Amino acid sequence: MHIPAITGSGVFTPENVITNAELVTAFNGYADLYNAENAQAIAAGKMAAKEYSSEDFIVKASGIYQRFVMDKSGVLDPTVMHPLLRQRSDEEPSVMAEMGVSAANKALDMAGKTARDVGLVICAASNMERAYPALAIEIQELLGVEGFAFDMNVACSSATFGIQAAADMVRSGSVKSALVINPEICSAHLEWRDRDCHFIFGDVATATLIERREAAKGPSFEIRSTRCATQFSNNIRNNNGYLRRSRPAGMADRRDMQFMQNGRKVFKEVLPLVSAHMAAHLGDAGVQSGDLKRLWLHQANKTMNDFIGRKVLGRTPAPEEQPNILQDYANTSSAGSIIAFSKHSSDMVPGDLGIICSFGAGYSVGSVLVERHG
Ligand code: CO8
Repeated sequence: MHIPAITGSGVFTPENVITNAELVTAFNGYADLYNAENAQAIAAGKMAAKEYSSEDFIVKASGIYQRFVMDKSGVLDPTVMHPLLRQRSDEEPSVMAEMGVSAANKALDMAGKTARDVGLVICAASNMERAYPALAIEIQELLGVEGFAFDMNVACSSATFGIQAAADMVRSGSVKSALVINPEICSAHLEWRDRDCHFIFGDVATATLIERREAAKGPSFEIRSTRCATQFSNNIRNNNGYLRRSRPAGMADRRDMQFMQNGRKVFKEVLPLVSAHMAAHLGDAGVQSGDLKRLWLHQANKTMNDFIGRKVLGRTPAPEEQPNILQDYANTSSAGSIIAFSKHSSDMVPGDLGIICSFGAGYSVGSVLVERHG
């Protein structure tokens, strides 16, 4: 048996930023067009008018100020309201693969390693650009990794579930090292015409390199233990999929083909689930919450994270103990907790303990307890 450790991490951040102000202007422009087009039906009470979105609501409800996206031109055009990404030929690298490679190279650079040191690539994300061939295998090819690769999808918890899978394989010796890569193009999956959710998501890619601890060339985070749990819920759901063609005609633009959620229920049901999950994980690992130097939580909602932080630590965490990146990146699904980890872990000293925890659709919860070395 070997001891797995995270020896490198990396974040690819798209160039385009959409501020709340830009987002709300575009949405309200769309609402005006919609209401004008449907004026008669609205006046007759047959259709509801679209209500405006507001910056104040977005910040108060979520803590989000801006998001990065792969394309903003389509999202901000009230006559389009979705990203516009060029169709690539089969010979070109796919968009998700390119994002993943960028994040992976940063993780490799940080660890002082090359693709030749890697034996496994897991592409763990909430949406895959296509069903097959696996994005992970394309990323493996682009990086020049020998060994094997596969995709996995556990929505917002994909990264922590992927880290558990990789850590278990490193521990058992079936691979020497693994890249867990989380490219998320949430913007293509979001209904930008729905004010209840149009502010929630952004795009990004993250990567972590998991190796045997003794292979680390610099500081590393030993993976002391991991814990994953799932519990079925329809409260976050998407009905798009390969059966779409078999459905009656005209279903392509159905609302449920994009991200759907009952946000209030998710909020209420996921909070106790996550708090109990983290408490049980720490308890079984023999770690007191007071021993934790850092919580890198899933980044969906600031109030939610504040609550979980208080529940886990038994007091209000200082901002540096539970860093949020939500204000800049919005919810980036599986990548959120890894962005927080990647950007807020270099100051930790040997012996410091921290926990990465993600949660979301499924429901799913994954936690990774780490200890700083080197
Ligand atoms: N502007 C102004 N008013 C608004 C807006 C808006 N943009 N949106 C809603 N309102 C109104 C509502 O209509 C409502 O009005 P009324 O009281 O008259 O009915 C009022 O504001 C309050 O609305 P809500 O009750 O919806 O507001 P909340 O305070 O509950 O906040 C949140 C909404 C932010 C969605 C909150 O409930 C939340 O964050 N919940 C948790 C969600 C969560 O964590 N989800 C996880 C999903 S992510 C995941 O699992 C990954 C999925 C796969 C990736 C998908 C990629 C796209």
